[in-house]
Amino acid sequence: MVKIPENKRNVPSLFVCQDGTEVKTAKEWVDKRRPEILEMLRREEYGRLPDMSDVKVDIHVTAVRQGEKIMNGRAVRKTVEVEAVRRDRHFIFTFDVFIPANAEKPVPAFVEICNRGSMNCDPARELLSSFYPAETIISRGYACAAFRTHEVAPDYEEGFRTGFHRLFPEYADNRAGDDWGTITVWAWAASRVMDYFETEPMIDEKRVAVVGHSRGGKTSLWCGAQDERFAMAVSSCSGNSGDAISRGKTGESIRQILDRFPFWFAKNYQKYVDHEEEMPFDQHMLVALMAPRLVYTSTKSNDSWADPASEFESLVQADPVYQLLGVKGLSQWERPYPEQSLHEGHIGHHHKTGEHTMDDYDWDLYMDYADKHL
Ligand code: GTR
Repeated sequence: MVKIPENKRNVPSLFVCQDGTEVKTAKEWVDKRRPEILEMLRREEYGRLPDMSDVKVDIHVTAVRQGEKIMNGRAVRKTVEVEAVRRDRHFIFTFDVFIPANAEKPVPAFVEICNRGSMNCDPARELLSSFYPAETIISRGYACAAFRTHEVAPDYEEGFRTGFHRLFPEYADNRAGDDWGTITVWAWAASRVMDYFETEPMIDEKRVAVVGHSRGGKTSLWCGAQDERFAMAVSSCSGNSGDAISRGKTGESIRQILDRFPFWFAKNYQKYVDHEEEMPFDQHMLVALMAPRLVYTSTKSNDSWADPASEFESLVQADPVYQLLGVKGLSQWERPYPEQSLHEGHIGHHHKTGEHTMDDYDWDLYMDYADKHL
């Protein structure tokens, strides 16, 4: 028997299909309701990629380094270039992968969507930042890779002309309602890292987590929702249009996010400015699309813009899908107090006293959770 939590925010049901029928079995969820929700989020919120059939994507290793200079010999670093070509246009982004040098068999891995530039995910490891503690990740037996979102698609309004968008000049300043926003492109890039992992003998591609903070966290959830090769998605403080329920949310609203970052989303999303109650979806659906795979969110007590209560509510409301699929989801429906973590089920969470960021504390818990479940 699936237990349904109290629906205080009046979010749309996960189990009632668009034709009014009710999902009663795991098969109905997988075959019917899940694809319908995915399509709805694509059309109404994040936008869909253009037809990629004439885009040739080539992924190749451009350098392999090992030795004292690379994490004191503890890791192998591979630099990977993703080149996408369409007609006479091309675009490239790169990322670096670190793999424990002493690994004897394929290891699990983290992909970080780095929205804070090379200062915070320096491939040379001269600038160290707890936003991407690659040395610790390696010491715990995981591989890791980070790509810089700004190399993939710019994080400012520029009419969809540079980065990935360059490939599709016919869309510049000419996006239809359901065409892609930048978050969809960043998610596409994370999937290209996964493409590479599938070819890398020392990475176990069945045990890969995609991780992001804030706008990166919105992206990691959307990536995990679409690309079922990811066994786990981690969102730090992703708030509005990420892990937080929009109905009844405090802090950032859809109006405020679209005022500043309209290009992150499909134009259709504008319909819901000040009309959250009319949305046929809410963010618990984004979380539920991960089921039965692992999803982990973390929040900070002082991050009122993201709204920790609304962030936790999406996990509670997503829990019934995990139950339906026969796995333990969230270990409790009461909000945890700061410094408490919920690591029992396939929906993991921790809450921490502090500000809007992702740091060593969070990473240690992501890895504790991955040690247990991934
Ligand atoms: C804020 C934005 C949030 C969040 C944040 C971030 O300005 O309003 O939704 O994405 O940026 O990425 O740090």
